[in-house]
Amino acid sequence: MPFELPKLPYEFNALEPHIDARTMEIHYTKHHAAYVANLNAAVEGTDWAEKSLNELLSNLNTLPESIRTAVRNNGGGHWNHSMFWTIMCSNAVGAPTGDLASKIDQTFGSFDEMKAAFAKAAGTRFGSGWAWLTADENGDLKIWSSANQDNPCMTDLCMGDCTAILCLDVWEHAYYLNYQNRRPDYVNGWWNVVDWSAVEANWNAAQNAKSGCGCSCSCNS
Ligand code: MN3
Repeated sequence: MPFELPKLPYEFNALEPHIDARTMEIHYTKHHAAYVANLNAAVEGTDWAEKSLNELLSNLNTLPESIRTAVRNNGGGHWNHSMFWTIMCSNAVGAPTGDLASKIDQTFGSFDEMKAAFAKAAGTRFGSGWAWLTADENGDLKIWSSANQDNPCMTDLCMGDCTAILCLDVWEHAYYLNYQNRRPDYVNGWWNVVDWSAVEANWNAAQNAKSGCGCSCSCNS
C-alpha cells in the first residue's frame, strides 16, 4: 500500500492572515505531495514498501544504504507535514488549558517563557529544519530543533524516548511568500493558529506511547 497524502483538515485560507492561502496551497500540494511521491519511489519494489512510516523512520540504520537517505528526507518530510497540519486550526484559542497548561508552567515557568524558548529554538535553527515540543512517557516536556526533515522518530537523534506533541516547520517554503526573511514574525503569527486541544491530545498519547512515535497524527499507523 503506497503512502498517501493525508487530507488537509481545513481550506487553504483557513489560517489567514497568519499563514496565507497561497503558501498553504504550495506547501501542501507541491512540497508535501513531493515527499510522499519520493518516499514511494524509494521503497517501491523493496521489502520496505509494506512497512509503516514509523517503522521505517525508527529503523533507518537497518535500511539499505541505497534508499536510506531518500527515506530519511522524504519519509521525514511526510511524517512532519502530516503532523504539522493537525496541530493548527482556524479557530485556535491561543493558549493551552488544563493539565497541559499546568505542565508547561511547571516546566518552563510560564506559557510565555515556553513560547520564548520555542521561538528561540525555531529562530536559531540554521537553514532548514523544524522546532519541536516533545514529551517522554512521563509527560515531561522538552524543546529542541532538528535539521532538514529529521524528527523524533529517528532514534539516532531522539533525546531519550520522546514523542512530538507540537512542531513548527521553519523551512523558508513555509513562510517566505508572506514573511520573506522574517522568520521570527512567522513564528509570532503562527502561535495564533496552534490547536492546543490537538497538542494536549498528543501529550496524553505520548504518556501511553512505548517509543518515540506516539503522536496522533494520521501517519501514525
Ligand atoms: Mn514544509
